[in-house]
Amino acid sequence: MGQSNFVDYIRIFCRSGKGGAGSEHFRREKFVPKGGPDGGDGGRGGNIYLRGNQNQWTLLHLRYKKHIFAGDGQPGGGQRSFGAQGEDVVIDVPIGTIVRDEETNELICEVTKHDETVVLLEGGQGGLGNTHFKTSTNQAPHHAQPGKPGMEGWFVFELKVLADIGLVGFPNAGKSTLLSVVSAAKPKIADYAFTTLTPNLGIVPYRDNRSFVMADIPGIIEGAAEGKGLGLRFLRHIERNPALLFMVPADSDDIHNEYKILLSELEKHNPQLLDKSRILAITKSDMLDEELIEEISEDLPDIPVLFISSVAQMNLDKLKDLIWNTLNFEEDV
Ligand SMILES: Nc1nc2c(ncn2[C@@H]2O[C@H](COP(=O)(O)OP(=O)(O)OP(=O)(O)O)[C@@H](O)[C@H]2O)c(=O)[nH]1
Ligand SMILES: [Mg+2]
Repeated sequence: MGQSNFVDYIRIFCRSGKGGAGSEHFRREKFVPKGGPDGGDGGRGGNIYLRGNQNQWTLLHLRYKKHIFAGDGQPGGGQRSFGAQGEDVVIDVPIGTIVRDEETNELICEVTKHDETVVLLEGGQGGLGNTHFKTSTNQAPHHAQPGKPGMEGWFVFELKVLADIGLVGFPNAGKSTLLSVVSAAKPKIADYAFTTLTPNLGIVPYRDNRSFVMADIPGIIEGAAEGKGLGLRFLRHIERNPALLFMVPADSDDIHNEYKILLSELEKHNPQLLDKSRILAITKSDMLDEELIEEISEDLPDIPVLFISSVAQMNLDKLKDLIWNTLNFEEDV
Protein backbone atom coordinates (compact mmCIF):
# COMPACT_ATOMS: atom_id res chain seq x y z
CA MET A 1 0.00 0.00 0.00
CA GLY A 2 1.35 3.42 -0.90
CA GLN A 3 2.09 5.78 1.95
CA SER A 4 -0.51 8.41 2.45
CA ASN A 5 0.25 12.08 2.12
CA PHE A 6 -2.17 12.78 4.89
CA VAL A 7 0.14 12.86 7.89
CA ASP A 8 -1.65 13.84 11.07
CA TYR A 9 0.55 12.36 13.78
CA ILE A 10 4.30 12.63 14.27
CA ARG A 11 6.78 12.64 17.12
CA ILE A 12 9.84 14.84 17.27
CA PHE A 13 12.60 15.27 19.81
CA CYS A 14 12.84 18.99 20.57
CA ARG A 15 15.41 20.89 22.58
CA SER A 16 15.54 24.60 23.28
CA GLY A 17 18.88 26.37 23.54
CA LYS A 18 21.10 26.57 26.65
CA GLY A 19 21.66 29.96 28.12
CA GLY A 20 25.16 31.35 27.63
CA ALA A 21 27.36 31.70 30.71
CA GLY A 22 27.84 35.05 32.36
CA SER A 23 31.39 36.36 32.16
CA GLU A 24 33.77 36.73 35.03
CA HIS A 25 36.04 39.45 33.77
CA PHE A 26 37.85 42.50 35.08
CA ARG A 27 38.53 45.72 33.38
CA ARG A 28 42.12 45.89 32.22
CA GLU A 29 43.29 49.13 30.79
CA LYS A 30 46.49 51.03 30.80
CA PHE A 31 46.49 53.66 33.55
CA VAL A 32 43.50 52.05 35.26
CA PRO A 33 44.93 49.87 37.96
CA LYS A 34 42.49 47.51 39.58
CA GLY A 35 39.69 48.02 37.04
CA GLY A 36 36.43 46.65 38.45
CA PRO A 37 34.43 43.68 37.24
CA ASP A 38 33.09 44.12 33.71
CA GLY A 39 31.88 40.59 32.74
CA GLY A 40 28.69 40.77 30.65
CA ASP A 41 25.67 38.44 30.78
CA GLY A 42 25.27 35.35 28.67
CA GLY A 43 22.61 35.36 25.93
CA ARG A 44 19.41 33.38 26.42
CA GLY A 45 19.05 30.07 24.63
CA GLY A 46 16.87 29.92 21.51
CA ASN A 47 13.12 29.25 21.88
CA ILE A 48 11.13 26.82 19.81
CA TYR A 49 7.88 28.24 18.46
CA LEU A 50 4.96 26.89 16.47
CA ARG A 51 3.32 29.13 13.91
CA GLY A 52 -0.08 28.53 12.28
CA ASN A 53 0.02 28.40 8.50
CA GLN A 54 -3.27 28.27 6.64
CA ASN A 55 -1.61 26.94 3.50
CA GLN A 56 -0.62 23.70 5.16
CA TRP A 57 -3.10 20.88 5.61
CA THR A 58 -0.93 18.10 6.98
CA LEU A 59 2.21 17.48 9.00
CA LEU A 60 3.85 15.80 6.00
CA HIS A 61 6.67 18.37 5.88
CA LEU A 62 7.76 17.29 9.36
CA ARG A 63 7.56 13.58 8.77
CA TYR A 64 11.30 13.00 8.40
CA LYS A 65 12.34 15.49 11.05
CA LYS A 66 13.42 13.52 14.08
CA HIS A 67 15.10 16.35 15.98
CA ILE A 68 14.58 20.07 16.26
CA PHE A 69 17.19 22.00 18.21
CA ALA A 70 17.25 25.72 18.90
CA GLY A 71 20.62 27.46 19.16
CA ASP A 72 22.54 27.94 22.42
CA GLY A 73 23.10 31.39 23.84
CA GLN A 74 26.67 32.74 23.62
CA PRO A 75 28.66 33.51 26.75
CA GLY A 76 29.04 37.07 27.89
CA GLY A 77 32.42 38.77 27.53
CA GLY A 78 34.60 41.48 29.01
CA GLN A 79 33.74 45.16 28.77
CA ARG A 80 30.18 44.29 29.71
CA SER A 81 29.54 42.70 26.37
CA PHE A 82 26.40 40.58 26.29
CA GLY A 83 26.44 37.15 24.72
CA ALA A 84 24.35 36.76 21.57
CA GLN A 85 20.96 35.16 21.93
CA GLY A 86 20.65 31.56 20.68
CA GLU A 87 18.83 31.18 17.40
CA ASP A 88 15.08 30.61 17.71
CA VAL A 89 13.34 27.97 15.64
CA VAL A 90 9.87 28.54 14.20
CA ILE A 91 7.99 25.44 13.07
CA ASP A 92 5.18 26.12 10.61
CA VAL A 93 2.20 23.85 11.19
CA PRO A 94 -1.35 23.64 9.88
CA ILE A 95 -4.07 25.32 11.88
CA GLY A 96 -5.50 22.81 14.34
CA THR A 97 -2.16 21.32 15.37
CA ILE A 98 -1.76 20.39 19.01
CA VAL A 99 1.44 19.31 20.73
CA ARG A 100 1.66 16.99 23.71
CA ASP A 101 4.50 15.88 25.92
CA GLU A 102 4.88 12.24 24.93
CA GLU A 103 5.76 11.05 28.40
CA THR A 104 3.05 12.79 30.40
CA ASN A 105 0.53 13.29 27.59
CA GLU A 106 0.18 16.86 28.84
CA LEU A 107 -1.08 19.38 26.28
CA ILE A 108 1.76 21.86 25.74
CA CYS A 109 0.31 24.16 23.12
CA GLU A 110 -2.05 24.40 20.19
CA VAL A 111 -2.35 26.57 17.13
CA THR A 112 -5.79 27.70 16.08
CA LYS A 113 -5.19 30.73 13.84
CA HIS A 114 -3.15 31.70 10.82
CA ASP A 115 0.12 33.41 11.80
CA GLU A 116 -0.46 32.73 15.47
CA THR A 117 2.86 32.02 17.18
CA VAL A 118 3.01 30.02 20.39
CA VAL A 119 5.98 28.90 22.45
CA LEU A 120 6.63 25.19 22.58
CA LEU A 121 9.88 25.33 24.56
CA GLU A 122 11.63 28.30 26.11
CA GLY A 123 15.37 28.56 25.91
CA GLY A 124 17.42 28.68 29.12
CA GLN A 125 18.22 32.09 30.59
CA GLY A 126 21.68 33.45 30.14
CA GLY A 127 23.86 33.67 33.28
CA LEU A 128 24.64 37.01 34.88
CA GLY A 129 28.12 38.40 34.49
CA ASN A 130 30.25 39.34 37.48
CA THR A 131 29.31 43.03 37.25
CA HIS A 132 26.06 42.05 39.01
CA PHE A 133 27.84 40.65 42.01
CA LYS A 134 29.85 43.65 43.01
CA THR A 135 29.00 44.80 46.53
CA SER A 136 30.50 47.25 48.96
CA THR A 137 32.37 44.46 50.67
CA ASN A 138 33.29 42.55 47.54
CA GLN A 139 34.59 44.91 44.91
CA ALA A 140 36.13 42.16 42.86
CA PRO A 141 33.67 39.26 42.61
CA HIS A 142 35.26 36.18 41.09
CA HIS A 143 31.84 34.86 40.39
CA ALA A 144 29.46 34.76 37.42
CA GLN A 145 26.39 32.61 36.77
CA PRO A 146 26.36 29.72 34.36
CA GLY A 147 23.57 29.76 31.76
CA LYS A 148 20.40 27.80 32.52
CA PRO A 149 19.95 24.62 30.53
CA GLY A 150 17.36 24.39 27.74
CA MET A 151 14.39 22.04 27.88
CA GLU A 152 14.10 18.86 25.93
CA GLY A 153 11.87 15.89 25.32
CA TRP A 154 9.85 13.91 22.84
CA PHE A 155 6.77 15.71 21.65
CA VAL A 156 3.77 14.40 19.78
CA PHE A 157 2.36 16.68 17.08
CA GLU A 158 -1.21 15.90 16.21
CA LEU A 159 -3.48 17.51 13.69
CA LYS A 160 -7.08 17.96 14.68
CA VAL A 161 -8.79 19.10 11.55
CA LEU A 162 -10.82 22.20 12.18
CA ALA A 163 -13.64 21.64 9.75
CA ASP A 164 -17.07 23.14 10.29
CA ILE A 165 -19.05 20.13 9.28
CA GLY A 166 -18.08 16.46 9.25
CA LEU A 167 -19.67 13.85 7.00
CA VAL A 168 -20.74 10.69 8.79
CA GLY A 169 -22.03 7.64 6.95
CA PHE A 170 -21.59 4.01 6.03
CA PRO A 171 -19.09 3.28 3.27
CA ASN A 172 -20.50 3.99 -0.18
CA ALA A 173 -23.06 6.50 1.12
CA GLY A 174 -21.81 9.13 -1.31
CA LYS A 175 -19.81 11.27 1.12
CA SER A 176 -16.83 11.86 -1.15
CA THR A 177 -19.11 12.48 -4.11
CA LEU A 178 -20.87 15.25 -2.21
CA LEU A 179 -17.57 16.85 -1.24
CA SER A 180 -16.42 16.69 -4.86
CA VAL A 181 -19.49 18.54 -6.16
CA VAL A 182 -19.73 21.25 -3.52
CA SER A 183 -16.00 22.01 -3.23
CA ALA A 184 -12.88 21.97 -5.37
CA ALA A 185 -11.59 18.87 -3.56
CA LYS A 186 -11.04 15.82 -5.74
CA PRO A 187 -11.43 12.82 -3.46
CA LYS A 188 -11.43 9.32 -4.88
CA ILE A 189 -14.93 8.05 -5.60
CA ALA A 190 -15.85 4.45 -6.35
CA ASP A 191 -18.61 1.96 -6.09
CA TYR A 192 -17.11 -0.09 -3.27
CA ALA A 193 -16.72 0.21 0.48
CA PHE A 194 -13.77 2.02 2.03
CA THR A 195 -12.76 4.01 -1.00
CA THR A 196 -11.79 6.80 1.36
CA LEU A 197 -8.98 5.74 3.70
CA THR A 198 -7.86 9.11 4.99
CA PRO A 199 -9.86 12.28 5.58
CA ASN A 200 -10.42 14.79 2.79
CA LEU A 201 -11.10 18.43 3.39
CA GLY A 202 -12.81 20.85 1.09
CA ILE A 203 -13.79 24.50 1.26
CA VAL A 204 -17.40 24.94 0.25
CA PRO A 205 -18.09 28.33 -1.33
CA TYR A 206 -21.30 29.85 -0.08
CA ARG A 207 -23.20 32.99 -1.01
CA ASP A 208 -21.59 36.44 -0.73
CA ASN A 209 -18.05 35.07 -0.76
CA ARG A 210 -18.55 33.17 2.42
CA SER A 211 -17.43 29.60 2.86
CA PHE A 212 -17.27 26.71 5.28
CA VAL A 213 -15.02 23.68 5.56
CA MET A 214 -16.34 20.16 5.02
CA ALA A 215 -14.49 17.05 6.20
CA ASP A 216 -15.10 13.76 4.42
CA ILE A 217 -13.92 10.93 6.64
CA PRO A 218 -13.78 7.18 5.99
CA GLY A 219 -17.02 5.23 6.23
CA ILE A 220 -18.23 3.82 9.54
CA ILE A 221 -19.83 0.40 9.95
CA GLU A 222 -21.66 -1.34 12.76
CA GLY A 223 -19.07 -2.48 15.28
CA ALA A 224 -16.62 0.26 14.30
CA ALA A 225 -16.28 1.23 17.96
CA GLU A 226 -14.86 -2.28 18.52
CA GLY A 227 -12.48 -1.83 15.63
CA LYS A 228 -14.48 -3.23 12.71
CA GLY A 229 -13.77 -1.80 9.29
CA LEU A 230 -11.38 1.10 9.68
CA GLY A 231 -12.52 1.60 13.25
CA LEU A 232 -13.26 5.03 14.60
CA ARG A 233 -9.83 6.59 14.90
CA PHE A 234 -10.78 9.08 12.19
CA LEU A 235 -13.54 10.44 14.36
CA ARG A 236 -10.99 12.57 16.15
CA HIS A 237 -10.99 14.66 12.98
CA ILE A 238 -14.57 15.65 13.56
CA GLU A 239 -14.43 15.88 17.33
CA ARG A 240 -14.14 19.63 17.23
CA ASN A 241 -16.49 20.30 14.31
CA PRO A 242 -19.60 22.08 15.50
CA ALA A 243 -21.95 20.08 13.26
CA LEU A 244 -22.29 16.65 11.69
CA LEU A 245 -23.97 15.74 8.43
CA PHE A 246 -25.23 12.17 8.53
CA MET A 247 -25.53 10.58 5.12
CA VAL A 248 -27.70 7.56 4.40
CA PRO A 249 -28.31 6.42 0.81
CA ALA A 250 -31.84 6.31 -0.53
CA ASP A 251 -31.53 2.61 -1.31
CA SER A 252 -30.74 1.67 2.29
CA ASP A 253 -33.04 -1.07 3.64
CA ASP A 254 -33.93 1.00 6.67
CA ILE A 255 -32.82 4.62 6.67
CA HIS A 256 -33.90 5.36 10.24
CA ASN A 257 -32.13 2.30 11.56
CA GLU A 258 -28.92 3.05 9.63
CA TYR A 259 -28.93 6.52 11.20
CA LYS A 260 -29.37 4.99 14.66
CA ILE A 261 -26.44 2.62 14.10
CA LEU A 262 -24.20 5.52 13.10
CA LEU A 263 -25.32 7.46 16.13
CA SER A 264 -24.66 4.61 18.52
CA GLU A 265 -21.18 4.01 17.10
CA LEU A 266 -20.37 7.69 17.64
CA GLU A 267 -21.74 7.53 21.15
CA LYS A 268 -19.63 4.49 22.03
CA HIS A 269 -16.57 6.33 20.81
CA ASN A 270 -17.27 9.63 22.53
CA PRO A 271 -20.68 10.58 23.93
CA GLN A 272 -19.88 14.26 23.46
CA LEU A 273 -20.18 13.77 19.73
CA LEU A 274 -23.92 13.62 20.27
CA ASP A 275 -23.94 17.18 21.59
CA LYS A 276 -23.24 18.48 18.09
CA SER A 277 -25.89 19.77 15.74
CA ARG A 278 -27.03 17.05 13.35
CA ILE A 279 -28.47 17.07 9.86
CA LEU A 280 -29.51 14.03 7.86
CA ALA A 281 -29.07 13.90 4.09
CA ILE A 282 -30.70 11.05 2.23
CA THR A 283 -28.26 10.64 -0.62
CA LYS A 284 -28.71 9.30 -4.15
CA SER A 285 -32.32 10.52 -4.09
CA ASP A 286 -32.26 10.69 -7.88
CA MET A 287 -33.17 7.01 -7.56
CA LEU A 288 -36.44 7.87 -5.83
CA ASP A 289 -39.80 9.01 -7.16
CA GLU A 290 -42.38 11.11 -5.32
CA GLU A 291 -44.15 8.09 -3.99
CA LEU A 292 -41.02 6.56 -2.48
CA ILE A 293 -40.02 9.89 -0.97
CA GLU A 294 -43.39 10.06 0.76
CA GLU A 295 -43.11 6.52 1.99
CA ILE A 296 -39.62 7.07 3.40
CA SER A 297 -40.69 10.35 5.00
CA GLU A 298 -43.07 8.50 7.27
CA ASP A 299 -40.29 7.10 9.39
CA LEU A 300 -37.42 9.51 9.77
CA PRO A 301 -35.45 10.71 12.79
CA ASP A 302 -36.47 13.94 14.43
CA ILE A 303 -33.70 16.16 13.02
CA PRO A 304 -33.55 18.33 9.89
CA VAL A 305 -33.68 16.00 6.86
CA LEU A 306 -33.10 16.64 3.16
CA PHE A 307 -33.36 14.35 0.16
CA ILE A 308 -30.32 15.13 -1.96
CA SER A 309 -28.51 13.91 -5.03
CA SER A 310 -24.95 14.92 -5.81
CA VAL A 311 -25.24 13.44 -9.28
CA ALA A 312 -28.50 15.22 -10.19
CA GLN A 313 -27.58 18.35 -8.17
CA MET A 314 -30.81 17.94 -6.25
CA ASN A 315 -31.34 20.13 -3.15
CA LEU A 316 -27.65 20.94 -2.85
CA ASP A 317 -28.31 24.67 -2.41
CA LYS A 318 -30.88 23.87 0.24
CA LEU A 319 -28.35 21.64 1.94
CA LYS A 320 -25.76 24.42 1.97
CA ASP A 321 -28.36 26.82 3.41
CA LEU A 322 -29.23 24.32 6.09
CA ILE A 323 -25.57 23.75 6.98
CA TRP A 324 -24.88 27.48 7.01
CA ASN A 325 -27.83 28.22 9.26
CA THR A 326 -26.91 25.38 11.59
CA LEU A 327 -23.33 26.61 11.88
CA ASN A 328 -24.33 30.21 12.50
CA PHE A 329 -26.99 29.32 14.97
CA GLU A 330 -24.20 27.62 16.94
CA GLU A 331 -22.09 30.76 16.85
CA ASP A 332 -24.87 32.95 18.21
CA VAL A 333 -25.54 30.80 21.21
N1 LIG B 1 -27.18 7.58 -8.23
C1 LIG B 1 -26.30 8.21 -7.48
N2 LIG B 1 -25.13 7.65 -7.15
C2 LIG B 1 -24.28 8.30 -6.36
C3 LIG B 1 -24.59 9.59 -5.86
N3 LIG B 1 -23.55 10.00 -5.06
C4 LIG B 1 -22.65 9.01 -5.08
N4 LIG B 1 -23.06 7.98 -5.85
C5 LIG B 1 -22.31 6.73 -6.13
O1 LIG B 1 -22.12 6.01 -4.92
C6 LIG B 1 -20.86 5.34 -4.93
C7 LIG B 1 -20.08 5.65 -3.70
O2 LIG B 1 -19.75 7.03 -3.68
P1 LIG B 1 -18.57 7.63 -2.76
O3 LIG B 1 -18.73 9.10 -2.83
O4 LIG B 1 -17.26 7.04 -3.13
O5 LIG B 1 -19.03 7.09 -1.34
P2 LIG B 1 -18.33 7.31 0.07
O6 LIG B 1 -19.41 7.52 1.07
O7 LIG B 1 -17.29 8.35 -0.02
O8 LIG B 1 -17.70 5.87 0.32
P3 LIG B 1 -16.42 5.45 1.22
O9 LIG B 1 -15.30 6.37 0.87
O10 LIG B 1 -16.15 4.06 0.81
O11 LIG B 1 -16.85 5.55 2.64
C8 LIG B 1 -20.17 5.78 -6.22
O12 LIG B 1 -20.33 4.77 -7.19
C9 LIG B 1 -20.90 7.03 -6.61
O13 LIG B 1 -20.91 7.25 -8.00
C10 LIG B 1 -25.83 10.19 -6.23
O14 LIG B 1 -26.19 11.34 -5.87
N5 LIG B 1 -26.65 9.46 -7.04
MG1 LIG C 1 -15.34 8.23 0.24
